[in-house]
Amino acid sequence: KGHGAAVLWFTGLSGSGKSTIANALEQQLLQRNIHSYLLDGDNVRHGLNGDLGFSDDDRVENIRRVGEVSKLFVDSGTLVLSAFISPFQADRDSVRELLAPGQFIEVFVDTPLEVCEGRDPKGLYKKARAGEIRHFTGIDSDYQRPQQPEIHLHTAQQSVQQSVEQILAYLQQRVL
Ligand code: GGZ
Repeated sequence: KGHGAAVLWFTGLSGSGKSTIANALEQQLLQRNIHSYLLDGDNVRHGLNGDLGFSDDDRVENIRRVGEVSKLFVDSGTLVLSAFISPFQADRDSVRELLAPGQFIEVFVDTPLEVCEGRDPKGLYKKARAGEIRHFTGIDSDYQRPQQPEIHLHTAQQSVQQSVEQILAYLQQRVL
């Protein structure tokens, strides 16, 4: 067991539920007096990574920077929740390499494209299908599924709370 400092790295398609699950988890952790910090597009893509778009190169750089920031937070003793599509296995593996064994916990938010597209909370899939947004993950940009995620969530078959409990069980056994 570690001392609570680790990265829970959420990966999955747009609309898969990464941020929703990470936010719900953050609340549950707080109730247990466990301090965590959530990194996601909302607080990173506007500031630190405001210069980056969605080309393959920019996504690689996005994940590289988020990985480095995650490592800094882990060094400070924080449990980090990072929620980015992070579509490329090599980039996720590079972040894993930055950290000590056991400190990188890959959480695959495995939601079928059809389900994400059905949810389409921001209407982005509709725009991508219409050709108004290019390089959209799952439509005309690649998503490489994790081959050996530490935690595998099937959000089409389980509730947000069930996903949160699955993660908490893992953390209680291996991290906290
Ligand atoms: C994918 C895009 C795109 C394109 C804008 N492709 O569902 P959202 O809206 O709120 O989350 C998505 C977010 C993805 O940013 P990430 O930093 O997680 O991506 S990556 O890890 O690949 O660098 C989506 C929105 O940005 N968005 N254009 N073309 N998602």
